[in-house]
Amino acid sequence: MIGATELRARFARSLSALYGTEVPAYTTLVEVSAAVNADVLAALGPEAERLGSPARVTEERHGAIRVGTPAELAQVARIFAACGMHPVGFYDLREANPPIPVVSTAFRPIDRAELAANPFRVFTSLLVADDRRFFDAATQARLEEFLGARRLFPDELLTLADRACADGGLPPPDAEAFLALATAAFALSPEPVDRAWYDHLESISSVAADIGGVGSTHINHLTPRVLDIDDLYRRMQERGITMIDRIQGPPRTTGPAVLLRQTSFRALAEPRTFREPDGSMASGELRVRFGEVEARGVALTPAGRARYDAHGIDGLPDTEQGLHEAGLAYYRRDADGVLQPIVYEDFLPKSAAGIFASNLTAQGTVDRSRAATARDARWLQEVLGRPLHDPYALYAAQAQAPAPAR
Ligand code: OOG
Ligand code: NI
Repeated sequence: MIGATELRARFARSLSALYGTEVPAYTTLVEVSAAVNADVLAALGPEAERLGSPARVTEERHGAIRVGTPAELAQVARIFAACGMHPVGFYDLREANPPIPVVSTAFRPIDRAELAANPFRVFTSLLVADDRRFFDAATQARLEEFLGARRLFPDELLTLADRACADGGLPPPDAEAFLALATAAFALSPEPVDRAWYDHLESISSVAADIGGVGSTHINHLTPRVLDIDDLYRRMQERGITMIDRIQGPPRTTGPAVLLRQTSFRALAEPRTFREPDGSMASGELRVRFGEVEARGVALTPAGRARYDAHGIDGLPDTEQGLHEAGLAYYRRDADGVLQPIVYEDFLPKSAAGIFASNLTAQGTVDRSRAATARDARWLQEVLGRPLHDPYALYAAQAQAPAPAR
């Protein structure tokens, strides 16, 4: 049997191989990340491993996908569940600036051993097609018809996913089939794009066009983890890759790394076929996929996060002891009684919005006089048909778990 842990590691590797063939700059990013990580490990030794073993960090990736309907999201949840990836957290990007017409969650492993084995996570966004601030009634109806008619995931893939969950894994040939189908489901589709429909959606929101203007979903970035993101940023620019103008999240500090820092390079123009209004086919290009890299620090408690949100990093003590004693960040004690940071495994809505925004091709339009459609964690959990985990409860559990045997 190939269990969930192995399926997840192989799924991450297989998506990475796919994305490398589709977006060559991604391969450069992975190479530069590996070089930076090797240098940090050589310079700092065991200190560099406190936020994750070299094996974990080398393999670590997060991806992002976007789907159109609650039914599609529920199917995604079945596929990820087979890989031991569970929905964690609720993000409402409609409240971001500029607003994006999606709500999101992250599928990821939730316990310490699974995170250590392979922390692969996928930020997953769901279009809110009935939000009148973005879509008028006619556009909503057409979106729902278009999305309702497409099939993102073949039945065989969903059946294999359900079997893997029920049986605790799949025999090797079925595991191969599952991984091949799951990977293919997130490849960029060569299907022609309806130009007029895509342009209409893009005039409202590029993200809406990327979701509802095409017949399939695709991984839109795959992000390696790096131990020194400032160094990575410099090295990428030296290689001639234009990065967005800043690193998102907390600024560099001499104190403990907290939460998540991210930066990206802009979406690449990729050739696509378009169906023109007169029915003819034309070649063109779309910019929907980009490269991102991240550095992770300690997870903050709700109190720590409130301080960070109000005052930035200056609102936090600049030592681990200080963070721990004030109850602002999650630590556990190892067998020697030494504080060990619990890594932040989730996302930051502000950074996510920044990543979305830096890759938008058009400004979009929002009618702020209209009321928002209500969406919250409870609604999302209903759609998912399984528990939507609260990230803070998971960190607290990790902090209390007994130290692993050495
Ligand atoms: C997701 C953007 C969010 C991150 O790292 O914050 C994200 C998207 O563009 O679909 O991946
Ligand atoms: Ni990302």
